[in-house]
Amino acid sequence: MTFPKTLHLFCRVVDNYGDIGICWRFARQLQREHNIAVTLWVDDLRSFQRICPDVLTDVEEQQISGATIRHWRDQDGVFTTNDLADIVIEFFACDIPPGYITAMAECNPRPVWLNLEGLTAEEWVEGCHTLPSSHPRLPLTKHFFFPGFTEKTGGLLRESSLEEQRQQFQSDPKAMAEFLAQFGVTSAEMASTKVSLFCYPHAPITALFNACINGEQAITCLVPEGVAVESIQAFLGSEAKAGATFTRGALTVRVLPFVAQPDYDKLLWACDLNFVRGEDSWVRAQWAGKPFIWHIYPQDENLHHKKLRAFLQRYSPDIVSLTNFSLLWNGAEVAGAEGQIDWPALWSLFQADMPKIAHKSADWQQKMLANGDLTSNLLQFAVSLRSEAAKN
Ligand code: TRH
Repeated sequence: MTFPKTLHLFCRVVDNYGDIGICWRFARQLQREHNIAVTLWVDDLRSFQRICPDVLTDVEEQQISGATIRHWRDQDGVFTTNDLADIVIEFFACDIPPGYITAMAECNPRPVWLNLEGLTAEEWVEGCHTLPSSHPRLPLTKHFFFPGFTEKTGGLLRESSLEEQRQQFQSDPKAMAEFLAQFGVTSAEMASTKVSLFCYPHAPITALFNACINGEQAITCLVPEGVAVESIQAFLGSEAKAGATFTRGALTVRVLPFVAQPDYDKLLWACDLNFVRGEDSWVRAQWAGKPFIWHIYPQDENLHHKKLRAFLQRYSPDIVSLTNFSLLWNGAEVAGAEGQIDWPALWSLFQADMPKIAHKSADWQQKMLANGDLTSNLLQFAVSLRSEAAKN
């Protein structure tokens, strides 16, 4: 293959780990499965290190898992055409250095320039996916590429070996038990309903915990360190450090270390229910084949509630307990549930539906698989743009 050989991916870490989480997953897949030399430009090496402990935070350039990582310090710099790549991707509309753009205009052929957007289930995405945007001064066109849930979008990130790895892990109870045991999970906890909790601090965690405490089923809630610290500490009565644990009634809460990205997948696979958030963990939960509750990143004017409803409408229009629980977990309104929220009733209805929801997730996966994977779809699009350009 002559095109593409090289790819530059620019990532600005706005908040949390999602942006770098997605870019790092994407970069590794490009390198491993498509043999593309990837350079990931990232401005925040500390956040990167949390999901990938191999990252050094004090170097300008490093090689990890076959990819080059460059510390993106500022918008300065003079670039020559030799510094550029066949494909240039801005993640989530981050502005790349002006000098880099000038050099792109001088290339022949010019790099394929894409803006990789965030994931939403809203319908408008289909109309915007692959749209061009001309540079106001230079002879350059950038195209928008949207991940999504339908064949008219770019699909979801998924490594080709993911399903096989998941099935292997989930069919090996010993491997699952060993994985959880390294975090101190006891055999009694192993036999309980295991729940992973990754959410933003404003989630109604205390209400959920109270429902679990008084519930009939033993629940073990596994929380990575640094997640919703105040609520977790309030339950524990001590610092929410990795290894901390406390049991009240039917609920045990155990704090885990914040694990490297591949281990986070294993955590999702090993649990019976996953609370996830943002974008990347949300997608991983969909591939885990287990029931999940999504905490969406909050936006002004409750725009995120619209996005949440759009997803629920696609994912589970027929499972009322999942829809209601998800909406209330995100502070959105539920018709007929105004005033005091009855969390114990919600939780018990949701728990009763978990087998049905797990079944649903398998159907959903099949549907999503039919859309191909985001990385292959994006490369196919880049190749089509390049051949189009060659004709003109
Ligand atoms: O960190 P997030 O809240 O990221 C969000 C979203 O990307 C959102 O769209 C963006 O606009 C906002 O940040 C600013 O949640 P997300 O997307 O799930 O990313 C978390 C990453 O961290 C994901 O790659 C999984 C990884 N992770 C680990 O590697 N280990 C862990 O222990 C945990 C809990 C997560």
